[in-house]
Amino acid sequence: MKIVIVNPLWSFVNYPPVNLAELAAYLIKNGFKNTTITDLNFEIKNKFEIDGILEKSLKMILKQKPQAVCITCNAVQMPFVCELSALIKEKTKIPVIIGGVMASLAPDIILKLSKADFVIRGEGEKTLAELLTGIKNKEKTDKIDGISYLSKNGVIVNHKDRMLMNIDELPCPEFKLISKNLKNSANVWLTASRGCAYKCKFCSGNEIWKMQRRKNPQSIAAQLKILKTKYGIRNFVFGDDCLTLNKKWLKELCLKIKPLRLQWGCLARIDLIDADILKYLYEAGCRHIYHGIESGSAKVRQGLDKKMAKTNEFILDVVKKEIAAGFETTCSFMTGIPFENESDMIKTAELAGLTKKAGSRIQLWLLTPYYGLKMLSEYKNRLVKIERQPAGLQADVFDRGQMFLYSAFIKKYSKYNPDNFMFLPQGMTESGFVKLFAKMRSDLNIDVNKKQLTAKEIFILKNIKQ
Ligand code: B12
Ligand code: SF4
Repeated sequence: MKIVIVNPLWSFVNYPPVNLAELAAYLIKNGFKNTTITDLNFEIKNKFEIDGILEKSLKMILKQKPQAVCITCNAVQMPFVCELSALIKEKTKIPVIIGGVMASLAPDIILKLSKADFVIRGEGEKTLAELLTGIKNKEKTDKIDGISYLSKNGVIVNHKDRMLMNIDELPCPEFKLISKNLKNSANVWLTASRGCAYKCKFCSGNEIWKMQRRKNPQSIAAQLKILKTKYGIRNFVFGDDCLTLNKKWLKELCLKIKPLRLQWGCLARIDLIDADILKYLYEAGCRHIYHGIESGSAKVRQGLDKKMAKTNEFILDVVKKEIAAGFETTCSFMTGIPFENESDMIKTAELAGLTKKAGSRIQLWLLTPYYGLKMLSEYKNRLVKIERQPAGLQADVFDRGQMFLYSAFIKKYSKYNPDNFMFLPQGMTESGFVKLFAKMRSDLNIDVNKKQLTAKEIFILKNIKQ
């Protein structure tokens, strides 16, 4: 059975979809040998030629004569995925299956807008293999754990959740299916674990993974060795939710990857860093650590269920130690938190300023109300509709270039775009917030609007505008 897994068009930068190579590897191991990945984000070279882009994508998929098309979908990819899936369903009878974070958190919206046959919620490997087996054997597929579909009378059926799998059953990602985009790439992200032990209220997706499962360090080292020797990869990022959670495992991982002499970065909670951890990380080639600090107010951090009983002095001390040890550090902060007030925002600006002075890079975001966030139901009454980009606020989902070029898609789905909403802090008006946010940004010398645009893109955008 021919299966095509699709990475939709979504970014100006090519990020090899290692997550899809892992999904494909599981299918291949389980009998679906004829599985390929079509990375439209890589294949479509001229992302500025928007006319006919969906038809072009459809052609690339159909020429492989698929018997099932499986598309990944997060919040950024959603407009393109819905358009592409609806086009496939309009022109063919091929089953379309959509998975990924956005599909998992809002299966009803995705099923209705995409006309797809199935959404797979959560961990995809086992559910997809079972569903494809059912389709191949023309068996009933409605009782497969983890699937959602529209019943004949148009009602959404969310069949029960699938249990998380034994992570050791995952084969090595099928890198050869994405070999062209991997070759010498500087944008490789991979994960050595799945999930997180924490349940921060603002985190999108932690409901999917529920807890942390860690892969065997030896198998991660083997994957990295292939990436280095076959694809010329010299640096990468561990995108794990919480890489430094388990010290024993982290140490083993670091020891196994050290001989590869690769340079890498990771995301880590600042309260899970100590001198020992910094030593293993550095020796294993880690040079960049990204911390989500979120707020300068301990009360707000607590309200976010960050479960980080540390002071601002502790945070600053860790940042200084990291810089002194030779790491590049990034501290990420956010505002637009429904239970913060103006004075909390000022505390955030102060802490961000101090970490910057200590040598860290800083980011300041707005809390984005993604589907499925615990905060969304709890603070629905504090949500305001605001088009962030025109209001001069940072937009989390679509960057400036995407907004400009893909505006037709994006506008059509604007109701579902979390960038068009924000939580208003306590005691603040919309205009007061916008003003204070701009001041914080300017005092900290952050221009988030410059995010992700390359010189070439800026050049092209300028020319189109003239
Ligand atoms: C790597 C990564 C990136 C990389 C992308 C690299 C790449 N190759 O695509 C980069 C750095 C570019 C990136 C950017 C952004 N990202 Co990001 N990213 C991640 C990260 C850390 C890891 C993804 C991953 O590999 N996970 C591991 C695999 C196993 O999980 P998975 O991809 O979800 O796939 C599983 C299931 O979802 C499912 N599945 C997935 N696809 C499919 C398809 C089918 C057909 C099926 C059946 C199943 C299925 O099965 C898979 C295996 O079980 C996740 C966090 C996370 N822990 O997942 C965030 C995450 C996906 N990113 C997120 C966000 C918000 C962003 C940004 C908007 C951030 C920003 N502020 O700018 C930008 C988008 C930029 C833009 N405007 O274009 C959110 C998405 C939220 C949402 N609701 O959609 C996440 C979940 C982080 C978070 N916790 O909030 N990101
Ligand atoms: S620690 Fe990070 S990954 Fe874990 S729940 Fe909190 S924000 Fe999400």
